[in-house]
Amino acid sequence: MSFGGITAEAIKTAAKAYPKPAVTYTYGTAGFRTKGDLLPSVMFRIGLLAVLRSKCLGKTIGVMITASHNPEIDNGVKLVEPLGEMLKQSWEGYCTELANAETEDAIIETLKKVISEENIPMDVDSSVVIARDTRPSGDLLVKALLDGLNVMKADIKNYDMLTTPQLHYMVRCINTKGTPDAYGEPTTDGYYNKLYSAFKKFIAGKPKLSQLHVDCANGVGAPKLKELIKIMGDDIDIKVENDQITTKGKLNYNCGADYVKLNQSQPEGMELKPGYRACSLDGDADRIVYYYVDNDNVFRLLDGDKIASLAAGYIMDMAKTANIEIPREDGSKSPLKIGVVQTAYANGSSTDYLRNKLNVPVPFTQTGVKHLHHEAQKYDVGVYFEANGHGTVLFSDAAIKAFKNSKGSTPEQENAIKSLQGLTELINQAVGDAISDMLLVEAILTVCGWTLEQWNSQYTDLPSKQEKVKVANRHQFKCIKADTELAEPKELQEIINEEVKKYPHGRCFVRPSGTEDIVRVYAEADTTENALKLNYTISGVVFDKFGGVGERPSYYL
Ligand code: NG1
Ligand code: ZN
Repeated sequence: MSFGGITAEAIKTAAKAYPKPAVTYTYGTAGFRTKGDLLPSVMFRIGLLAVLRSKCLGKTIGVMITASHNPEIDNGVKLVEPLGEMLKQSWEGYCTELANAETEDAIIETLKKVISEENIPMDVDSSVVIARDTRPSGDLLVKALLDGLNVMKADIKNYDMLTTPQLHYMVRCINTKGTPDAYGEPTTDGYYNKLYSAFKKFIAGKPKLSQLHVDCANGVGAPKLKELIKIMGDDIDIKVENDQITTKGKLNYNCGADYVKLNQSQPEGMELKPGYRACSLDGDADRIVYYYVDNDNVFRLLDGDKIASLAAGYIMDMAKTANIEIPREDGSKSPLKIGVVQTAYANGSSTDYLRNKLNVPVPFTQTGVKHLHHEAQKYDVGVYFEANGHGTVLFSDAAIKAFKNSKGSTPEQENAIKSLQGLTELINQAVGDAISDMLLVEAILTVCGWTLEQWNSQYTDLPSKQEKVKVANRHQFKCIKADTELAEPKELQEIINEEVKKYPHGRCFVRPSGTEDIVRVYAEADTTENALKLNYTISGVVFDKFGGVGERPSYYL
């Protein structure tokens, strides 16, 4: 068998440079993710597979090299589908199989299997775009990826450093170019100008907000945000913080969205005084959380749940005033369907606020943005955010068309329709995007004339605590009911059920991470003391009875 004019020998020869280490790889919720030095063989093979995916669809495929919020020595890789979505689930298995092929012959056999199962026309051209974050291991991994792509004679565009959402944006732009759904120019300037012009239109005539301090986690968000600020000029006041992308060991270290969310405290490396407005991005700029310290110097976090509530509240207001009907496929018309998708990690107060104050449907999905994204597509306006700050707002084609074609009969109605239309331009439709989400929050706060305190007063978070527990085998934990319960081990779920009853508003669940070799324990309750007590009791049980490794943390109960 030839691989579109390329011989098996050529692939095997190139593969010799990238022998597989004695590791078992899994393509998980965020692609492959592990220590950077364990990834060259994976990168080479992802190059081969990206070509097959591209030929299979006849479209451009993206490859992003990043380990997001994880430590600097980690790295990772994921494939991006033509409209900027996450890889189709059935291909995740191919990725895993190819990454674990022990020999060069096994690589060839796996490629043959994919080609035949997917019926891939090997004579069509392939096109792949790639980018990386700032990690030091990125250089070598890009080389391995390029070697894989080159042996398959792919048409390659290497964007060098981009945020993850920028790469998703590029892929979508390239694949929609020249169609009625053209998404934009596949360049960073195209990306900045699209966001900027939408933002500018949206806030026209409103007073500018005070300075926003943006902690960039010493990652790729820093240089990219600086590029955006240059274009936006006086229209926004941003101070870029934690921008040391070349100093070793700084990336995500005691800073960034993940650190701020998990520790519920401000990042190192920036000053935060009462009156300051601040937010943190993660290492590849696809997550964002806001925060401030109040006049009593108490740290106040505005996480993904708060962003979802802000966006949903605003959109529902506008939808009510716009009062437009959306044409349905069966010829009928009905009002805009709005939904907010959450996961088990969403704060209980946010769910209560959305369901009972805003009266919006709130479906729950498993953890991982692909699940949320999929569910959000069922609405005209699908708001989805993970509590950790990863999320976006999706608009259906029918809604986008209706916003464009409707005319208001009063200035208020016209303004509401225009605002909804503006949001479709401002919000990255491909994937959760910290920079686009930041502009969304800034835009809504500007038009509402709100401070962070006003935003925060929508509802009060229940105290919560998330903990990572190291265990010998995290795969023994099997979740059901959108991760809110364990099917296995049964005994552990029974203990959780008993413990939860002891605390007002008590809620607790245990779930194996898909990106780290740990188990996450989440607990919330009426007071901070009770949330901690509930968490540390269950974390202690997990550690003691279900294979905890290393030293037992002294605070476990
Ligand atoms: P894991 O490690 O599977 O919990 C984490 C986040 C997910 C998602 C992925 C991808 C939490 C609790 N989990 O997954 O929501 O963002 O990383 O980056 O925040
Ligand atoms: Zn990220």
